[in-house]
Amino acid sequence: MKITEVKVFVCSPGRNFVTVKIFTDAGLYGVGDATLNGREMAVVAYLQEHVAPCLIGRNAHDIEDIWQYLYKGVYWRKGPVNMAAIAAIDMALWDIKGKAAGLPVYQLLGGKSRKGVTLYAHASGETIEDTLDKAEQHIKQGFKAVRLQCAVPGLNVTYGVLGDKADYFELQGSRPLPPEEEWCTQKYFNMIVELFQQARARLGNNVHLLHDVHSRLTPIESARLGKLLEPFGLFFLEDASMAENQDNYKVIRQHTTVPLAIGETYNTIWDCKDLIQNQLIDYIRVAATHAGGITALRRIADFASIYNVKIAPHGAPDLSPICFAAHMHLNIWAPNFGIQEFVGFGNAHSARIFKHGFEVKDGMAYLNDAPGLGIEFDEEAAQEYPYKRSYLPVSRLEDGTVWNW
Ligand code: CS2
Ligand code: KDG
Ligand code: MG
Repeated sequence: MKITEVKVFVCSPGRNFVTVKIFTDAGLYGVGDATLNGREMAVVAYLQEHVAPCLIGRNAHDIEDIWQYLYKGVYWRKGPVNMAAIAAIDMALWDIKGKAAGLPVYQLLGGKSRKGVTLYAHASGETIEDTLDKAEQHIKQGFKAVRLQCAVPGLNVTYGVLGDKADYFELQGSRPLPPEEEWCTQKYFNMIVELFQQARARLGNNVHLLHDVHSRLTPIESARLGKLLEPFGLFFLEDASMAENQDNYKVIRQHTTVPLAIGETYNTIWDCKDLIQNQLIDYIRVAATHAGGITALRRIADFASIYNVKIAPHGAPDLSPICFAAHMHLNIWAPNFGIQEFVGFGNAHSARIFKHGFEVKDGMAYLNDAPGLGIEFDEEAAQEYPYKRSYLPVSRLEDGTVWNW
């Protein structure tokens, strides 16, 4: 089954998505997600100029060989642009293989390890009360796990809180230049413990609570936060500190038993190797789109399983529904699946472009038995939503120092 064409699309049904479609001489095609939030066009150019020409005429069944060819053959290896491109090609090839076999991708991975995929929803509010009102709404809908993010009093904007924007799409779709946001660790500490104290008092002890620090703390500050939050039994604390230096997590781990999660910005198994094999984390959050696709995530999941680390794939709104589909197949298969982040399937515009048959009920997501990834990309609808340059924000301390967003 020969690859005959590789098409790359970028559309913006509110925010930008990069999609790859691979066609074969057997009449089958597959789709993949290559969205790199804020740097989308770098991946488009990379795919069109440097990847697509090398794939024409290759056997679409040779997923592993094509992955190795694109990874090792580039010489420079790794990197978010390269790995997002490889990821999209890899997903599209798994989609094709599934369609050729008449089987959903999870069957090719080894079959189901569970009935459905447990999700965590986002509750993000301007005040603690507002955050907990939103959490209660999710719990009423059946969600068993909720991520709590609350605006920090005294800061102009807080990560994850929507402000005057109606939804995540509006939040990102309107940033022709990067906005700047303030950060102050002291003000954050004044709010965060109170948030979880009130959350347990109001929501009880049965719901799983999560929180994303978005890498704003130093390792010793993270250690302090972990200790302060221990009484509230978090499911996990995400991105407490940056870990380009993976030893940072040794500092945190020495001090606290709060379960730790990290990985959404990682591109390869090498970025998380030390964290996993030294058992410094509990959940690895790499996304199929940013870390080399299904082939790479399967390898990371197996490696992590030896060290009691579970997968908890990134599920932000800047990953397209095709990435969510890839995660669904991995999650339903992986014996060491933990939890899946979930923010819905996008807005009414994106629903015209990405068509899937997943069901979400009582805080769980279920796959149907469509062959391949089980998701369709409507090229014509996509053309109605042209690319719009849009950036992620940049963060600064109150004295003007650039900090981690
Ligand atoms: C981000 C956010 O572009 C963006 O601002 O993708 O939408 C982010 O995903 C949210 O803050 C939720 O985590
Ligand atoms: O593009 C950046 C987002 O994906 C990120 O801010 C979302 O941290 C995030 C999360 O956990 O969803
Ligand atoms: Mg995060």
